[in-house]
Amino acid sequence: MSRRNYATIKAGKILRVDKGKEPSVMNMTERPSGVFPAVCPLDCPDTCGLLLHKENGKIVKVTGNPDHPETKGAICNKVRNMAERVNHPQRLLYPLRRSGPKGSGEFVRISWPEAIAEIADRLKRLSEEHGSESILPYSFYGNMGVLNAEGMDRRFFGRLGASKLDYTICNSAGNAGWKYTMGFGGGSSPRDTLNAKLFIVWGGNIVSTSMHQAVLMEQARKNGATVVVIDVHKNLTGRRADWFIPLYPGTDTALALGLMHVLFERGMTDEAFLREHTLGHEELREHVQAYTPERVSRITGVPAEDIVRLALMYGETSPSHIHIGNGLQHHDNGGMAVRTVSCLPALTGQWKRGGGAFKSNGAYASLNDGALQRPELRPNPGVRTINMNKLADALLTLQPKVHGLFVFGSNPAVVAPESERVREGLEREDLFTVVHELFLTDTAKYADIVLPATSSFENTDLYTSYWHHYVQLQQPVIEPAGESKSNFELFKLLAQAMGFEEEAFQESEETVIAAALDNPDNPYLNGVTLARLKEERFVELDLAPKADYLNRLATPSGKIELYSRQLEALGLPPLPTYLPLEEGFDGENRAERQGRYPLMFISPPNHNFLNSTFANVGKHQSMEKEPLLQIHPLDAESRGLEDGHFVEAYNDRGSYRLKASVTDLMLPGTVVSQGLWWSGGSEDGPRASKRLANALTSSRIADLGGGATFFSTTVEIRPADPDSADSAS
Ligand SMILES: Nc1nc2c(c(=O)[nH]1)N[C@H]1C(S)=C(S)[C@@H](COP(=O)(O)OP(=O)(O)OC[C@H]3O[C@@H](n4cnc5c(=O)[nH]c(N)nc54)[C@H](O)[C@@H]3O)O[C@H]1N2
Ligand SMILES: Nc1nc2c(c(=O)[nH]1)N[C@H]1C(S)=C(S)[C@@H](COP(=O)(O)OP(=O)(O)OC[C@H]3O[C@@H](n4cnc5c(=O)[nH]c(N)nc54)[C@H](O)[C@@H]3O)O[C@H]1N2
Ligand code: SF4
Ligand SMILES: [Mo]
Repeated sequence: MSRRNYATIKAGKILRVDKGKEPSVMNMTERPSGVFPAVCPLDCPDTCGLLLHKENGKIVKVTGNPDHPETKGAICNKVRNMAERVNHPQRLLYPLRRSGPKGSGEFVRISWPEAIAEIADRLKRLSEEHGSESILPYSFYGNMGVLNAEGMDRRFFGRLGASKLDYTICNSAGNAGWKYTMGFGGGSSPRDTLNAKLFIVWGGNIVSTSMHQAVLMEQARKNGATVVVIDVHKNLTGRRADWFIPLYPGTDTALALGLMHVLFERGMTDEAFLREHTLGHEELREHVQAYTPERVSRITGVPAEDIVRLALMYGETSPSHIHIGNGLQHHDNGGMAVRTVSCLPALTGQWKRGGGAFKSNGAYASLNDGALQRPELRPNPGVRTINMNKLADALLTLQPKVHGLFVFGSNPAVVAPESERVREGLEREDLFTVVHELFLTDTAKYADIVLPATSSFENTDLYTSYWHHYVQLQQPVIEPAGESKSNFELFKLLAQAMGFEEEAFQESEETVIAAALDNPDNPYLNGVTLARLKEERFVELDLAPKADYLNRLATPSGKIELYSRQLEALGLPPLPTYLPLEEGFDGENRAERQGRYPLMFISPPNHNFLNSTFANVGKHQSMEKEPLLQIHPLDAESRGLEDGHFVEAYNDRGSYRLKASVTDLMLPGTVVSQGLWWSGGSEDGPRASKRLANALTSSRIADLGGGATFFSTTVEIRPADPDSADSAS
């Protein structure tokens, strides 16, 4: 293992170098200055190794750790500027109690003992009066650390008997689609993708969202690969493609079926592979006859000759790699879209030719969830589960009512669909809301009690990646800001106040990490231990079992299921089948479906925010400038709009004011606005205005996995008064 030197620096000057020796755990917080190893905590596949440059107890700079075997010292711009966020003057430092109306942001400082006593008292009373299921924890992966994102909180809310949350906002439709097909939730390893001669990015923007995969894509291109990007929008990745293929939103299933049609028809399939490793190839061969290039072209907007050309390219090129992004699955038919695309490598036998596909590699590192979350603590295992995409309904219409909401690691007033109704729910006077946060986010403004959270650099935690195969340990580098506490610590404190006496609430971070790593069901975790993490910092999973990948597919048949009896049993099409969006249109049904809202509204991540994180930090705001609506020249012209005009995108759910950017990066009929802006939280950025993409999006549930349908949204656009953008509330 390579060891670098960790230097003690002051005012940019190196004072001392500890040769080949990392500072010990205790040392890192105690030593006021130096360069210390860390892990990027953000919800990003790359899980970079970082170096924190510390002076006088403060982080002054964040760089990449060159020793990380996969991320190799390169990090994104967002995190290079992370020090500004960690040291931000608006970091929450003390517990707060609401003193004004919900949403007003008026609070008074209280002490931790007061806050904990009040929360424990309210939770007890709610449990007595309405039952413990009236309490809903709402969280996501603002910090990917296992202990803080899905450890002590799960123990606490389980023991309390609260309603369960279904964590569906991100990739659950696509992951389900992949799993019905492949069984196991992992695909090609990063380094496998280097050998690809055809590299397809399908519904992903890896230049912005997984930069190290984009680096590997460039290396593959240098080795002779052709890069194809299939997207509804020529994003930064599409702009780097050798061939960019734009299509109508929600039509990917049809495109993939069209490719299959050509592959079967031209005899370009690997019949031996299909016989040995798949279920249902004869049914599929028959089924895809209906998806002729001409018909698929009408649906997708992709010219028939391009469909044939792409199919021939895919049929002739080995190895090939398909990177399946999150974009195509944030749709009504998103599970099926990912399922269909994930069938393609099997048709040409890629899994035996060094190629394949990637959706998520999370399963290679799956931990011992039982030991981590201790589900046996729950007195009511049959309690209801609430889909997090349905937060608006959960707060407004669900019976029995939700009376207590506990939010941490997420900013639902901004990120959840139907944000106008989410906010209406958060305004309910009879709802007791606690928000544990680093900032007074839009969500925190609705809380009765706000609790300050540490940043991940102040904690001990375990990090796995859903892309590469290295496990990492974070140990505290700086002291907690103000009186902030980690999620882990918070839920231990609350457990004590509630009188939960189980040892599960006494355990240290290290005990829980060791237990989580000990997963007899996951051979890839063999030999990954806490002791090695402390010693080596980046511990690679045991990849020996991967040689046997095709025999480890956990589908009912043990094969790649082109035909799925599981889906059939659910009343869904057992073969990959194109179903049009519930809200939206394709090229074929356009005329009858384009009603009052004739534009498809797509709101994917931008380059410099991480979901809504960083949207309140001046540097990140200025890099993104302001919310833009990309609109095709034909759509702009027919509405009398010009580049730079203020516009309002609207539908029955709400409206979003932003500036028009007239561009032909999409097909006509699609408009795009990148980035989850929010109303403020910062005085150092552009003037605060109501900037909520999710005011427009629907909380319908996707076909599989309970997934979100953010991008199956239709709108109309009208000119807006430039001044009213700032006064909107
Ligand atoms: N800079 C940055 N990086 C991030 C994030 C961030 O916010 N900012 N978020 C992180 C998280 S939580 C996630 S889940 C990942 C997501 O990252 P990706 O997997 O890259 O997915 P998205 O960026 O959501 O969407 C990718 C593309 O899908 C396109 N798209 C939308 N609808 C369709 C469709 O119907 N078909 C096709 N083919 N394309 C479509 C969008 O135009 C967009 O260009 O990124 C992570 N990394
Ligand atoms: N329109 C539209 N909406 C989307 C998406 C989209 O593409 N378009 N993407 C969706 C996707 S893929 C995702 S994953 C979700 C993401 O939604 P969220 O998971 O809510 O992500 P963030 O907006 O980054 O909010 C995370 C919050 O956690 C806080 N936080 C960070 N670390 C900690 C900690 O250790 N403790 C506590 N208590 N808090 C912490 C941060 O300060 C931040 O406010 O958004 C979804 N929403
Ligand atoms: S956000 Fe992603 S690319 Fe940026 S430092 Fe973190 S893990 Fe690396
Ligand atoms: Mo996500």
